[in-house]
Amino acid sequence: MKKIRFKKFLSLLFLCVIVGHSQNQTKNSNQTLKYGAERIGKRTDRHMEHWRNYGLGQFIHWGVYAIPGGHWKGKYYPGAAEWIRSWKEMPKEAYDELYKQFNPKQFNAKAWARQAKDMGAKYVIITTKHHDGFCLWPSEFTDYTIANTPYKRDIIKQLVEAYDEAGVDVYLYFSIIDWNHPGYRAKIETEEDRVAYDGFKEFTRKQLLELLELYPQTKGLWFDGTWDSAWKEQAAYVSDLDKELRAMIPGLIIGSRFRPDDFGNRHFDANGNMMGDYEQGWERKMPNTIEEVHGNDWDCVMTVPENQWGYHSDWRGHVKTSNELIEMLVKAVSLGGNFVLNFGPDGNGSIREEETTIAAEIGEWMNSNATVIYNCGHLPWEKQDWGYYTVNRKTNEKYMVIFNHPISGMYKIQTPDKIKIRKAYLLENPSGELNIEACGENKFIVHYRSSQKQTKPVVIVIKTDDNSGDPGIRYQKPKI
Ligand code: FHN
Repeated sequence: MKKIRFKKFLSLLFLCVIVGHSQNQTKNSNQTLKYGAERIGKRTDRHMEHWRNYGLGQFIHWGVYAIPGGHWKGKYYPGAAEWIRSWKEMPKEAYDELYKQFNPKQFNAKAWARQAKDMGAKYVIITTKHHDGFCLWPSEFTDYTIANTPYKRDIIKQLVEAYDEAGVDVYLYFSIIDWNHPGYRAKIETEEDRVAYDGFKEFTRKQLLELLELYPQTKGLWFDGTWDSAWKEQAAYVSDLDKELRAMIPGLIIGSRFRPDDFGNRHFDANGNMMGDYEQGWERKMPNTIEEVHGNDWDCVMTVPENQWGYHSDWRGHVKTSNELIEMLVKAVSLGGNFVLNFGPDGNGSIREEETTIAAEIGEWMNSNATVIYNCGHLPWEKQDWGYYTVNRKTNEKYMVIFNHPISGMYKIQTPDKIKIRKAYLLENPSGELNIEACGENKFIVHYRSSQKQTKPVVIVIKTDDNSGDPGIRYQKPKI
């Protein structure tokens, strides 16, 4: 009995040492990694600078899942429409035949691009292939592509050309998960799996090179579906592929969802440093403080309904309003990120009415207020209840974007040391100066009362006595 207890104690001790060791490996330490972060801190080249200043982007999820639109044989699918193939009610064989009906007669790439531009989007992320493996371009390496649908024509080519012509930069979404490829595995358990997965890796590589070769206007790749253990074990292969892709298009931008590190960590390596050019972890959620983004570039991808990316004909639950989405956009910019709003066109190639209305409403606001979005970022001043500050990275001009109007008509500002507010006015009325009251050390009140009922966020421009273009305001790294 005693012997057994001692043995148990020894194995527990052993377990503690092992667990302790592996936890150290995944926490902030300074170990040498072969496949860790490529740099500490932000990329500072002009391509990334350009990305950083977009502010607003559009996401498009389109594929054969738009045909059932979240229903099969009259039954409502409660999940995200683009995942319907994984639903027990949907026979996989039936799903895999859907492409034979894909013939989006209403599809008009130029109209989509115009709508995105009018909304104020500076870039678009387009699904070239989602988890189902269906390719919207005529890939040479599989038959499961647009070329074999009744529609036949290359959709990615049309979109890339239309958006590029409209001056909206193109980024390609690519899912690593591919339910259609025979070599795809979520987990590698046997030698047979390993051989199959090696084939899948080569297929993935060829498709990615093919995409960049066919569409050299591409500014970046937006990866998804990299959470499987099979992929997380491929650090050396992904690192080589990452280099190969970047060599094809100078300045190519790739987020943190692509490379795993030596231990299979995603986004952040074992030393806690971000892998890739920006953090891609903000999906349908946003940071609340600058500390949460750790001084990194980041994007937030957002759906209009709660969780639908591809077309679902029956949106249930909360559907966001344009004011809510504008607030998210401003909040993202105020915390130094980009905001990307998703659209899920239907099986005919039409963008649904709700999304069209939202795009128009956001566009209307952007039309007169984009000054607070483009080229803007985080102003390290204490957050106030009336809304968010943004600051132009080039001119250092500062903005108060008001979402909540205090009944007192008094908008409080707390500036950092020695910064005084000299002037304040509405963006829409630069000649009408607002009254500023200094009340104590670095505390100011801007007095403002609107004569009309406010239905859209209002912008107040503030001029300070540090408007010399102080580079200290640019790229502030939080002290964490
Ligand atoms: O599973 C997908 C989902 O369908 C959608 O494409 C989103 C977009 O960010 N990404 C995945 C989950 O992270």
